[in-house]
Amino acid sequence: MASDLPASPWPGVVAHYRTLIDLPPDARPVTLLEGNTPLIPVPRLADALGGGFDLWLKYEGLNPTGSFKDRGMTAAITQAVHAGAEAVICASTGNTAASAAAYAARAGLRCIVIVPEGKIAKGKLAGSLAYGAEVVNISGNFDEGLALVREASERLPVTLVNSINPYRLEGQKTAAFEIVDVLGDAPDWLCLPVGNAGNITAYWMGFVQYQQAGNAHHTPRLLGAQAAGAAPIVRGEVVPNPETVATAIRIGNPARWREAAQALEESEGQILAVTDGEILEAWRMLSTLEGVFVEPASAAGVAGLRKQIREGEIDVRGKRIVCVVTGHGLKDPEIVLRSAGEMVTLEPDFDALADYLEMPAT
Ligand code: AN7
Repeated sequence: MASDLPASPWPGVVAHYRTLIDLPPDARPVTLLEGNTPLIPVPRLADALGGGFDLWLKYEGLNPTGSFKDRGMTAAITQAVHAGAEAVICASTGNTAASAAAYAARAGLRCIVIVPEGKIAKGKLAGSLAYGAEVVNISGNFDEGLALVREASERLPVTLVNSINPYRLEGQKTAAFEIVDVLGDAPDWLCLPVGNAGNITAYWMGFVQYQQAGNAHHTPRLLGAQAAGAAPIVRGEVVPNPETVATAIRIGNPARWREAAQALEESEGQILAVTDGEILEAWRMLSTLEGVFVEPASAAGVAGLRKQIREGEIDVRGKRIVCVVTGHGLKDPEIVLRSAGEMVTLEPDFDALADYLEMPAT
């Protein structure tokens, strides 16, 4: 044996699903071994939503930079390097930026990220800076940033790695493959947050492709959730000034709007708006009932499912449902600290502690 090092049991999404991903066969993957994320059964959460169905979470916050974006970024950066790019650019509400920054670092590419000043969660900004990206704040929102990077990629020698880039979707569709690989078939419903609408588009591509390949008997119905203050697809019109506590999905003019609408139609799906209050309730339920700490936007799919069950819009009895939780809770520590009550400080004294806990001491 040439080496006694064990081969990695998981080579990353591009290598694992190589034959199903549209990338040049000779492109060498740029990978952080993303993917293969847990599909966690969450019976306590299911009961809290009314019970009578099986519920799983696709925990995408466990990807290398803490969000599902890594699946798409491995493919986009692999292709960019293959095509001879020296710099990449994206606009971002934060997670795309951190992911692009990490994969660009790994490939030795220059990385420019355009973010709405003051409107991205601290963990995402910290990630982008840590990985060495050139962070450019703009005095505008994500949609304006996206228009800017589109023009930049046409007029400057930089490759765009937002989900307009088709390789992003090629990578992201692997999450659908993984779900089917674990469950043995597609779920009845797949619930997820919708911002720029790349992920819902990618999941649909993946489920359809897997069914056509004979790996699943059916495709799921899609349940997309947008934040009420940033719900262009639900409202059927561009939202010029989107606002939501879920900054990741503070997007008013999704790039993949048309594809998402088509996926929703083909899957006999539904898209709805959830308020910031509903998002935060679902977010709290995820962490306190199941120990799954996500960033607020990630809870939108759960909030959407909860709302549709309550309003009798979907019949979940006996169904298998997967909610995609898209980003890690540590991305946005400020929201937790803001919404938690006062913490107590005690003298380091047993009686003080027993008193405070109102427990009888022996
Ligand atoms: C945690 O990072 O758009 O509908 O620039 O970070 O595919 O856009 C992030 C989006 C859901 C929505 N959950 O996905 C960006 C960005 C989290 C996210 C979405 C995002 P898409």
